[in-house]
Amino acid sequence: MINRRKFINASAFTSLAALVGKKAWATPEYETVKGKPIVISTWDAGLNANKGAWGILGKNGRALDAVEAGVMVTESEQSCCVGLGANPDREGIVTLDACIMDEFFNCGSVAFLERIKHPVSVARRVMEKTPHVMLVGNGAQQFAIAEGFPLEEQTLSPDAEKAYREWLKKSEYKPVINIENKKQSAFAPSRLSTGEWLPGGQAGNHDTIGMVAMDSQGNLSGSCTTSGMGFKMRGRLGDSPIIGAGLFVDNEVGACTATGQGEDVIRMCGSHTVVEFMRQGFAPEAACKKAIERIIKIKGEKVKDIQVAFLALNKKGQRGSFAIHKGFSYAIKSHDIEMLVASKSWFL
Ligand code: SD4
Repeated sequence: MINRRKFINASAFTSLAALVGKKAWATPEYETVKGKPIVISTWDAGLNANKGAWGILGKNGRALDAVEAGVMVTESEQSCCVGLGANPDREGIVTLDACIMDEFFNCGSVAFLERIKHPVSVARRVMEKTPHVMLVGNGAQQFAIAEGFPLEEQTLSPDAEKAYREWLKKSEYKPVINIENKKQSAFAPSRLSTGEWLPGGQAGNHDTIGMVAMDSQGNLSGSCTTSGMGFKMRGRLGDSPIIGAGLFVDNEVGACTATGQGEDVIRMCGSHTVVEFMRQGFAPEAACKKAIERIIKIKGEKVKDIQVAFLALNKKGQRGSFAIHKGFSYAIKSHDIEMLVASKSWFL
């Protein structure tokens, strides 16, 4: 059963917020980053990805270029579960989804794409070179080839090959995404004097990276790229390539990206919902929490088996996250700090 005390606390808090307006959601000091630019991205792979983004942001480059370059780092890491090195679908084929969005509501997306190393860059080409937002499957691959992207070999990485062989033994179709709290019991999270939380233990295997950034001009952009759920049904898409679900950017308000069980992000238009909460005046962490509460309300007891996390940045450069379960972490880089932060979560 879901912890009812928490439900009661949460609804009391929500009504309090309604009574006193924005003040109940005053931004904690640690959410305020002094100065731009800033980049934040999901999970521990975000540390390297942020470095890639910083190569552009640190030179006063555009956030759009930064969020593309940043997640390309992760797409290239063979040891990582994003990109062609990732786990395949249940037929043994790696299929990739990605999207990107800039400060002018321009956006592009690819899904069910095979044998292309950088789906995020194909998504950007869709945005810049076609009248469309989304291309999928063979059509997306055909477009990528026409744009000069090389067609890679259709092989599995050694790790993915091993995992797939293991999975084939039972071929059990039971997708479980990123509930790290069980794996993460080894170290307790610790709090720094800045108010930041360092996560406990090691983050587990993730098949997605979402990134949002603000450049020195104050403009926002975001990207999201994934191999999706490991051993998924052939043709299955999650939230990551869907604008408004896995990613949304409104340059007047803020940007958000999501990770976790995509189906439950899609059904409540997750990232768009978080941005709309920020428009209402909620700070990023509070906005993410409200969206998570909505998923909890929709899913009821089933929420015990799923993980979803939102990560958001607002126009003031404040950032925050919230997850259903503990174990979600995100990486941040600005002129002041470079670190991994443990997210707050509904279940402690
Ligand atoms: C999906 N949201 O395909 C992705 C999975 C994910 O870390 O975020 N994994 O549903």
